[in-house]
Amino acid sequence: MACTATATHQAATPSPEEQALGALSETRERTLALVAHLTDEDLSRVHSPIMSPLAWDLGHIAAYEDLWLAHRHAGLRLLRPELAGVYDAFETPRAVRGDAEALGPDEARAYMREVRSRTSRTIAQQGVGDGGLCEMVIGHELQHTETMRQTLAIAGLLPAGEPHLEPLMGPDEWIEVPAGSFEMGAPAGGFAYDNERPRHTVELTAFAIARRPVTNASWARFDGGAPRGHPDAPVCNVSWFQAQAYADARGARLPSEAEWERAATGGLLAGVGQVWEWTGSHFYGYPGFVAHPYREYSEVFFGEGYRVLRGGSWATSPRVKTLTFRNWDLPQRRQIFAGLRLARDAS
Ligand code: AVJ
Ligand code: FE
Repeated sequence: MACTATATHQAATPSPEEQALGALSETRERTLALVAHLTDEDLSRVHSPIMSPLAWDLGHIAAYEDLWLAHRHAGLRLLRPELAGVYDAFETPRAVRGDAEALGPDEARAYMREVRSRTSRTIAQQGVGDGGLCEMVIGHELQHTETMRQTLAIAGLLPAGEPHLEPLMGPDEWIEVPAGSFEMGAPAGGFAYDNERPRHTVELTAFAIARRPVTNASWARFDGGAPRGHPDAPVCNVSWFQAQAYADARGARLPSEAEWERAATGGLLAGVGQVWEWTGSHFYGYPGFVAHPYREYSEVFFGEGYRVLRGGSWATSPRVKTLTFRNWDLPQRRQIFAGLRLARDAS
């Protein structure tokens, strides 16, 4: 029957609005599931001086959604303007910020629901435009759930089955990459973070890169300790300084992020996506960088302070961890789920 065919067709190809709403709610279910087993005390405590209380992440996720989807996209007033300051919404003029306290766990969850019901309504009524702001908001929540897992790991509160690190398969070998040029960064069109653009040509001299990340067994031989997990799984939670020292001791170095991206996009690397991989590169904008649309996403971190990490970890959503995605952290930090892969100049 014609109407059945139409219904089937509609079910198979949801509108951009339905897709965005579906992804937003799926993301939210996972965020809430991650904290469902925690007490109010677990959610409110400062577990580490470098991490926010988990309840702050929840309130911040809601404030960010309200700012970008209700306020910026749909032109509504902020639902709770007095919270803009405490949740660090750079985009909000200081004049409209109050000095409210961060919300407690239950209040933060209620705020998440209130913001979501308003954004759902506006998306259904006004559409998603090119979808970019929705994708940014989804990616933001997904990135914060990785940050929250870092906090949970420090507190010894990760759910059963996590961290999920698997033994690496196949030989540990060097891959020789000849000199040549490649296109670095995200192509124009579609969603990407500002720091992945513009795509540009990069010339590289010949180099070699390890097919696999460094394992726990190799790391234990280096630092004289016991393997931190399965001997053949990638080492995780090492700092850039430690990674650099390991590479030195092996007569090697860290890959530049350009070398990493060339090898990864050329299909040459194994074990990508279990641990973030420290690179030798500082975090800078690509030539012609334009901050957009969230001005404080990357640009304020450019400079010699931060090192770039590539590839994504066991805690990173597939929606976020593309081969052009750039992460960054300070070189002394070990809370990030990061290991390393060796590189060297061509022999
Ligand atoms: C890209 C992971 C470094 O957590 O500081 C979250 C992502 N930006 N909220 C961070 C982000 C704003 C960012 N990292
Ligand atoms: Fe954030």
